[in-house]
Amino acid sequence: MKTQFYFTLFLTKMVLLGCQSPHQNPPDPVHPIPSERQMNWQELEFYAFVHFNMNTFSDMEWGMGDESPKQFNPTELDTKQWARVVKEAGMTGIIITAKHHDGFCLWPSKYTEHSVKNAPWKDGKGDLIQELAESCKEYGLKMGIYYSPWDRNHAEYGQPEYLLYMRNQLTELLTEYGEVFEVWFDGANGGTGFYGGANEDRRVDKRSYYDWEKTIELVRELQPDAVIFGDAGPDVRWVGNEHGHAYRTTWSNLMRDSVYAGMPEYAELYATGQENGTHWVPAEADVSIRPGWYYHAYEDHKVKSLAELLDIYYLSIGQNASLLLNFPVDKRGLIHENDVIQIQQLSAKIKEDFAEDLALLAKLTTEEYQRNGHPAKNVIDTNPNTYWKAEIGTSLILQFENPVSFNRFLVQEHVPLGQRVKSFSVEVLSDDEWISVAEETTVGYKRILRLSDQTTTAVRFTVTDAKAIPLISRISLYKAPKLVTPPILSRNVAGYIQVEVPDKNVAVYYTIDGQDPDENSTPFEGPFLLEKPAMVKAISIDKETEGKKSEISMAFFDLSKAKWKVITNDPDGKKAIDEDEKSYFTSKQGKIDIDLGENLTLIGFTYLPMQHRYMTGIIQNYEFHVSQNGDQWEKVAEGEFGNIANSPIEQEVKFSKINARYIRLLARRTLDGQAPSFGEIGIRTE
Ligand code: FUL
Repeated sequence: MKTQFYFTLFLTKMVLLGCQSPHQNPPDPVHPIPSERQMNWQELEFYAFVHFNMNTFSDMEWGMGDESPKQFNPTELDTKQWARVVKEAGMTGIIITAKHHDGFCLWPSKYTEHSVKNAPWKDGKGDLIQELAESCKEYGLKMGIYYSPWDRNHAEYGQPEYLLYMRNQLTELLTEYGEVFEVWFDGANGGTGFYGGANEDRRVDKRSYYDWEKTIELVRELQPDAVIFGDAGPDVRWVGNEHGHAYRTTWSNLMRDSVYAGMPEYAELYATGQENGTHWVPAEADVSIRPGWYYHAYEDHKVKSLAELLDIYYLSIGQNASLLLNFPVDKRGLIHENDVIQIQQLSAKIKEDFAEDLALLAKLTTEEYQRNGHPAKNVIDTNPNTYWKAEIGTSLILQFENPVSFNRFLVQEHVPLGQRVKSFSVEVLSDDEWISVAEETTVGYKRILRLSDQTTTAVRFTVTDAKAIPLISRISLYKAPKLVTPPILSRNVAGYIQVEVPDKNVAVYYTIDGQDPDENSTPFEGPFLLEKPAMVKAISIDKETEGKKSEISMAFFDLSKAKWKVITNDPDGKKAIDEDEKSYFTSKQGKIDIDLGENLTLIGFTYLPMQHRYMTGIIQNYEFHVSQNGDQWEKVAEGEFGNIANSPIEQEVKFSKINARYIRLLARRTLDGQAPSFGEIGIRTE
């Protein structure tokens, strides 16, 4: 869209606004508005999750509750290392999984034997929450507590007595370890478990069972400054996915009374918040730096790339949410080296992207005559408490003496008086014409737009619609240096490795021997066949920016599926083995049988659930069988894919070595009770 730029008209209307006191004439708030504790939390922006507990040692995502405390034995636990890594990355706090669904407690709770006091770690004298509290203090970080309401270990789970246990434990956690900034209540609850030996399925009424009001009251009493996280808040809400993505339109207002923790339709109906939401419950985007929340050695090469992490940063913090990034601390009790490298890269890139605020060089002009005590210059005074009281439809022009080049546009509302902006536009001046570069929706606490490079002498910002007079506290412009994105690796049905080159200006090199690739490695010139299972590593090298390199992408490929056949009459059967993540097969037989075409020594299998927005038939409980002849089958593994509902990532299951020609994955139970679906099935060979 182009608009004629009437420069002379503009000059006559142009007013440089004066410098009245920022606190003059505060406009009426537009409800809902944040509490002081919510505002303090909002400013923390970026903080860490640590998933470290029994699952770290049992190699699971969701333990059953029957694990022995003897398994919990980190060899080099160092919470100072966690705090150092987190602090150096520019994050502001750490939320620790004090008790996850399996019920094991990282502190020596008086109310259970299922805790560190019966673990070999420090001869049962350890208290991990205490250690973390001290490390956070030393590094100037806040500490938060994740506490799972669902407890698969506790005999009384599902009974009213359990609530007393839960509140007793919360009292320990919230009185014995100093200040806690956030109490994180997980929405996942109810299902099968050990439950003190009952080994049964226990469902609870998610709306009423927990009597949340009472628990919230307790938290308020013990830690008045802590925010409480839950699907229904009350203070901070879940963003509705585990990818760390908020939405282009993200309101901090929520119809809170319609939401309850763990409701199935939450993501679809409530995650974006609502313009007319009744309560202030801003979004927190949670995501793990690896596919799983807990440490699994087989994910050591699956740590998110810098490009992925940067995307997450812009899609969360850049879209009116805070970012809670998880580190699956490993069995030693350390943040793994690979994860450390990635977070260091991310923090360096964030610093680089936001190195210089070019808006500070601008002269600000607006067509608005009204001197209302909240002048436009407040958007560049770097004081978050001052703001420009704009009018809907009135533009603010940032004018530069010399052309500036930028590709990031940052804008913030003064949210203590409510979230107001419904839509806004950004234009740049080019040959005396205004060229639209963005038409967007909500702003909220912070909105960052990623744009293509713009070189201009003027930028025009307009709030095109709002709930009430818009209050803009900050506008910034930055020039983020180009990020060379790594190649994307995949394999086709015939077994050929393909490398998707992200950008025409790069050359790609690869290795298959585990070495890191560089410009001396094999140049990628077309799909190639892998004879044996191998780790493929590839790198992009930019031709424009004098050899600037991407990160290395890595993917492990087991034997090719070229000889495989799904045994079924359904023509869709092959979609479970077509190496295409987007296609899937739904089996009315409740299982999939595959002929591998030859006898192989197997040590495991993989199951990728269907990757659709609306998923159905996702397997929760499985059995895996093998056969030599397709007639007699032997069960080699069974279990549960923990957390697959919220995090439908590839699941890997290992078992003892066995020779087979046929494999069968059978669904004992799917999440929605429908026929099982199979995105992709894979094997692990020796
Ligand atoms: C989910 C849990 O079930 C996962 O295990 C993880 O803790 C994640 C942060 O929340 O609901």
